Amino acid sequence: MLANAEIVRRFLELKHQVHPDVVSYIREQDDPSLIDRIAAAVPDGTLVISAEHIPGLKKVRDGTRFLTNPELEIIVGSAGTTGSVTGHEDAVHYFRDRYNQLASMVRGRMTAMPIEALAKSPHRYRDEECSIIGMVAETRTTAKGHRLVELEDPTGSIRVLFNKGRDESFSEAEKILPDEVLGVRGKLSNDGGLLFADQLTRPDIPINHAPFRSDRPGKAIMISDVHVGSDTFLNEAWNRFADWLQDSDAAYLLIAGDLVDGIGIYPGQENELTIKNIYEQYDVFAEMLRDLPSRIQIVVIPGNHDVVRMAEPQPAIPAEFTEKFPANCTVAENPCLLNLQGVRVLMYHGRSYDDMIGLIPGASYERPGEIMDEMLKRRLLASPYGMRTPIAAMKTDRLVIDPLPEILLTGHVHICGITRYRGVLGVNAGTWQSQTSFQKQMNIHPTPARAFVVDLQTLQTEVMDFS
Ligand code: D5M
Ligand code: FE
Ligand code: ZN
Repeated sequence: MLANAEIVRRFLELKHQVHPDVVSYIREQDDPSLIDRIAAAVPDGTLVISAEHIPGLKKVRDGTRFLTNPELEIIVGSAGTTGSVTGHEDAVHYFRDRYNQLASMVRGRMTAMPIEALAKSPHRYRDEECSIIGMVAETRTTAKGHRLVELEDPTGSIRVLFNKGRDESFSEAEKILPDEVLGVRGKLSNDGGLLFADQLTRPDIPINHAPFRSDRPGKAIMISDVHVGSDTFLNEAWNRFADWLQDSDAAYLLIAGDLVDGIGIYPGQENELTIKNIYEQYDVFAEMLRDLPSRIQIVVIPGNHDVVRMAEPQPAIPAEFTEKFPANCTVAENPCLLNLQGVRVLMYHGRSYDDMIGLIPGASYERPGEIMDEMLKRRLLASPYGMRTPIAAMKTDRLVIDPLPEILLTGHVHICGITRYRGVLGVNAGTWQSQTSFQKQMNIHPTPARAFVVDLQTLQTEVMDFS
């Protein structure tokens, strides 16, 4: 098997630069002859070889789209589809479902053996290349600075060592999160108790993924974190946005949670509320929506400040709070997957940013786009179970990203961000609240009063600033 650096060097000898996606593809295929075949087929004047230059690699679209795509359909997460939390007995089903869904994505790109086989006959496999797919049960850094990870599959568990001297997989190994699912290729120790990792494979987006685009005009506006009722809600900026919407040709408005500021969300919140009654907060929000053009289809999901349970998936906001919402507003769950003219949008409030930013070296609230990339690589909206993001252990894991959306829309961090990762557009839509005293303490500098406009025919975005 060729190392990443070796693949890059061979392309350089052929006077080509190469995209990291192509390097990992060649490693996965384990076929060094691909290098010459790719280089031979590259058109003159190509600066960097990317996935489109791999001969025979066809663009594939995830999932079926129909000629008569509906204007607006909730594929997953319409109101009432999430059950109540029943207790611990479902945790086993939950983790098994997460493992099955994610392992099958990894299995498409590598052949793995059950962990039990390694433990049962270590003599047979010792010093040989072995591959396994497991869920991360534990991670720690050893005294010497290596990364030691315990991986579990349905048959058993094994410790995997990522050596800090091997820089190519080590920077990825440092980002391993509890409860994500990984494929690892490596060599088994003499006693069979430890796997020395060479290569790490995540579920990821296939490099030949081709996003769908609408065949007819249509624009979606994306915002988040309105926080109605807070004394830092930016009423004037909102009014400018509402005025601008009167003349806009957008067909959809998506709002990714924290619709209101809520009650009792953090200590001392009552001193920062202009509306201290939760029903009134939703009534004012309803009034704001009724002031918008009724031709715009609105979809709203809850966030951690809304009135539903915190554990994800969060149910849709109940009818007793949404009675005054206009008829053009659909109330959905968090997360939910929408179909807008065939373009899929995965809406997720984004509570898991708080966990991921703490666990991923170099991650920052200032750059939510990078975290969206990490969600997409893991195909998980929220990875660690039992940290800051409460997760309801249901029979299926709704936090797995499958099918792939064209657009991932999040909020929560109150800082705008945008990313494009392997064809998927990621938007973090910011907020309509200026800096709160809590955010001041946390040194978080929000970018409020922005709206993202996404063209469903091109997936191009434009940011409007109403601050
Ligand atoms: O989140 C608003 C901002 O505050 C967002 O940037 C995340 C940050 N935040 C919220 N809760 C926490 C905790 N518990 N730790 C660290 N940072 C946090 P909002 O959901 O609107 O309150
Ligand atoms: Fe918020
Ligand atoms: Zn939030």
